[in-house]
Amino acid sequence: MQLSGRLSVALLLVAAAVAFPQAGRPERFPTFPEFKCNSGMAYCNRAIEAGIHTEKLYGRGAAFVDLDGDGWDDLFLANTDDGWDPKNRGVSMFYINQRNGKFTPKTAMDMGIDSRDLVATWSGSFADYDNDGDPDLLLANGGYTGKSNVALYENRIKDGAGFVSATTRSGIGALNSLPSTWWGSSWADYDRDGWLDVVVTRTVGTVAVFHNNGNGTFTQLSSLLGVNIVMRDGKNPVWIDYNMDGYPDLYLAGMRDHAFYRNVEGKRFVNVTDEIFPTPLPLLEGWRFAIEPIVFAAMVSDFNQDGLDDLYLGRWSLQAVLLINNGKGGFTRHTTDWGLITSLEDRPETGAPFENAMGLTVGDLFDDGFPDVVLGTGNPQRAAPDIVFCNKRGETFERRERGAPREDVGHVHVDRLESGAIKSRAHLDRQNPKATPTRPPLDPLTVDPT
Ligand SMILES: [Ca+2]
Ligand SMILES: [Ca+2]
Ligand SMILES: [Ca+2]
Ligand SMILES: [Ca+2]
Repeated sequence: MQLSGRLSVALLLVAAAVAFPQAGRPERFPTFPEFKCNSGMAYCNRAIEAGIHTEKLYGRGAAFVDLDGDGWDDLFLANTDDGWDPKNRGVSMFYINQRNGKFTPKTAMDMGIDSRDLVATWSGSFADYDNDGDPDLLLANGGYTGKSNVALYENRIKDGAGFVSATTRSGIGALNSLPSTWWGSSWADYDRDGWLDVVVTRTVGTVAVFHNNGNGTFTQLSSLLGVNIVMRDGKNPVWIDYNMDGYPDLYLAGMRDHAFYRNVEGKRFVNVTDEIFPTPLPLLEGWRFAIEPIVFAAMVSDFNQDGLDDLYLGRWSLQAVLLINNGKGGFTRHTTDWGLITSLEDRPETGAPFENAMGLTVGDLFDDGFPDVVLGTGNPQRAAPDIVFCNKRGETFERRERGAPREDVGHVHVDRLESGAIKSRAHLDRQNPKATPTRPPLDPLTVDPT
């Protein structure tokens, strides 16, 4: 199926794990599986053996991508160099797949990225914007850690030149005259002209929709296209052709605001948020998030394999919601009725009613054709087990947790796109709360990243 190849690979690191058939690893199975949905496969942590545990990271986004076209996926890990705790400062890294289960670490500067484009990097997304067959890189910098920039790099690895900055000559840098708090990006050919376009969100501020002009340059068209939302705590964008007209529509996740835009033949976008969300997402009486959507991360996939893309909404301290496409321009909502239980009722020590989906990714982890869900949970002050929701034939989900949960915090920020030219992008954070024991509690709604 569409997701199985790339996203399965992406998920290896999301769970910091590698899948082995049971027969091949009898000595460690079944005592050591981190996640298991069936008797035939499990995901186990192999990050150390793979050589990925070599650098100190205050990690943000991650992406699996075959940088050099050798057929083996490499890894990019974004890092904030101005994390809350200076001890955690680090640099964004690439890990080059050695085709033997191991990766060679290279700093982003080693790969040609200018250090000035690595300030507070929260995510990197790869896409072949110039249609020359190799994945290029867009960095969204800022997030919650400070104002920064967006940067576009052309892949010239085959020429031995690494990544070469295209930020200025492409026009992507047009919005960099004022630093901003960029969060996430997602690529799709929204006007179906054969060239991948990209949307970039800010934590605070407007959204940028860059139209690919097909000559190496982009034009920022969000206002002209009608994508006018001003985010107060914006999160990742995802493309989803919910009405199956061939034009990818746009969902913008956010804590205090979110928006769903219908793409009108690539010419303009109409805000249909009230149609898609005729009533508020489920809230919790007495809990402090009274009216806002509180969507921290969103992912698109066809969860019930009926040919219509669906939308999973991971939320902060609120019940996750799965929107199943009804084929009539709308969605039906599912939560615990489909086994998507994110309640923390049995863990009052967390102080939260529901697990935080600080990030998520989706893919067919267990080769049954139905996409599963991985949640990066906890928060910067609270370690918590990552969660897998095993998709049971598109009818229900079963919850799984890592076996040894209290070691670290995983945040996964993910998006993928429908265009065949782009593969998948996963954004993974892993933080060690032991290194930051004194940081005050973070409530995203009170963080002022400006
Ligand atoms: Ca390229
Ligand atoms: Ca296009
Ligand atoms: Ca559409
Ligand atoms: Ca579906």
